[in-house]
Amino acid sequence: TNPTETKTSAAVTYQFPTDFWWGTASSATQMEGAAFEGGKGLNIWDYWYMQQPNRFFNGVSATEASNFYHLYEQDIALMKELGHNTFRFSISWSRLFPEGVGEVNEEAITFYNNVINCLIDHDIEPFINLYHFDMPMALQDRGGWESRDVVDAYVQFAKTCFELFGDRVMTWFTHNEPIVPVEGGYLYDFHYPNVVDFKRAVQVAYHSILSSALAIQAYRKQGQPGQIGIILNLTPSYPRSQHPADLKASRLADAIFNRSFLDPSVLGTFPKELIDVLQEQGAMPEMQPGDLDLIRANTIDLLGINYYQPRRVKAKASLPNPDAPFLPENLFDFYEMPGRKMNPYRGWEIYEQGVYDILINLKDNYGNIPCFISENGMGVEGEERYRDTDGSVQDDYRIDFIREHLKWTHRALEEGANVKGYHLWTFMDNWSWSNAYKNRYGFVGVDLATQERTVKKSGHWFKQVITNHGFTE
Ligand code: BGP
Repeated sequence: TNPTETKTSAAVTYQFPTDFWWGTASSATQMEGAAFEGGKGLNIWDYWYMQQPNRFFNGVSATEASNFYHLYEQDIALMKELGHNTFRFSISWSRLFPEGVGEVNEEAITFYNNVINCLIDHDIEPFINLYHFDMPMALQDRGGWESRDVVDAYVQFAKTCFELFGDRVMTWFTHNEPIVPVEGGYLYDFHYPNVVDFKRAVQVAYHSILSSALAIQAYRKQGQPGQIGIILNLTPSYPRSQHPADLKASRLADAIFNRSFLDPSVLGTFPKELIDVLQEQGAMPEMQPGDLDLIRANTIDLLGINYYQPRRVKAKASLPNPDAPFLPENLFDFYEMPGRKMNPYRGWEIYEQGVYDILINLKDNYGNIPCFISENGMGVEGEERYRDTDGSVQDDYRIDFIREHLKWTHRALEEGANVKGYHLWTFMDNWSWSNAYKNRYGFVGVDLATQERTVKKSGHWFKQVITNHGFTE
């Protein structure tokens, strides 16, 4: 199944292995809806919306989302029709454990069993992620990820999921983008509980890493037959210049935003640059004896890479305000590269080569850990305007976006990267955190008034890519 790139005078063929994973990624809160049905408890998104609905785009909550809870059978049938062989979703912790711990909700077991079995019946392999930003409110009230008790509760949740579904689900992830709840909830005020405090942020990050290692340990102790990993949003850090000050700034940003989770997850260690910053700031987390051995001993089998945009970094131009709370940006400035390509809707730079740089870095410096592109995608505001008379969105920009990222993925494969698949964010347009339905990402459009699904041009194009194990152009 070696990849080959065939060059003729007119065309280049990007051929992927026949067992490559093609599919999409999603999360419970963003897709299920039924937030107050089926015995589900409140999570932080339900609660925060009740407190501050104006923090959500157009005041739209996740209560309905795209109603996968009720429509999963037709949605999975559509995945099959579009040729997908894998699908990543998450288990809502507060659906399975309405109080976060204790009593298991039987209706949730039935629902997730139905989803898993339906996927398998359609020859689509289920990939399950355990935590995707959705802390049960009962546990947030007990300190959320700041609390060691909540780490224990998470391990209970993880063990229960493995016991219930591990016979059929062979690919598991402990967390999706664990740095995002740290940034959103404890540094930059875009997730509940809206704290801005570096030391508390570090404790949350540390407990997330520890919880991941404990879940991996539990998975292996149970003798489960599959593989387990983590999904990280990797944002390759590029210095403005080769000046030592810019290089140092870029290395620091990399240590804080990437290696903080990548190193412990893959290597079982923490980067020295990061520890130095934490020590300088008096922000070392509380740890217990044995924790570091546990993290070292329980590294991942498989890495999911979410890649959307790079980070361009330069040396700090001015001294930070000593009275303001410490933020990572006290150590470097971000930099807008002249001429950069942008997604004008989401305000994110598009830099396709970033995916290659990530994969080669993993190959060279992280033991060529098995990995896949677990999220990549293009959010577009007002996508309705690209709707054709037949009702389908003509999203050629998304096709270009995916194709260019796939070309760089292919090049990394040819150079020996251990990349096993590509998942778009996301299958069908879904609710997205404080942006609600502002940016649409799916292969399938969703009419929020009717919940009607319409396959976009990119969904049909991707089917051809899967059928041909690649593309020619
Ligand atoms: C990732 C998350 C997803 C999804 C995606 C798109 O960070 O894992 O949950 O939301 O980004 O981002 P957004 O919806 O904010 O545009």
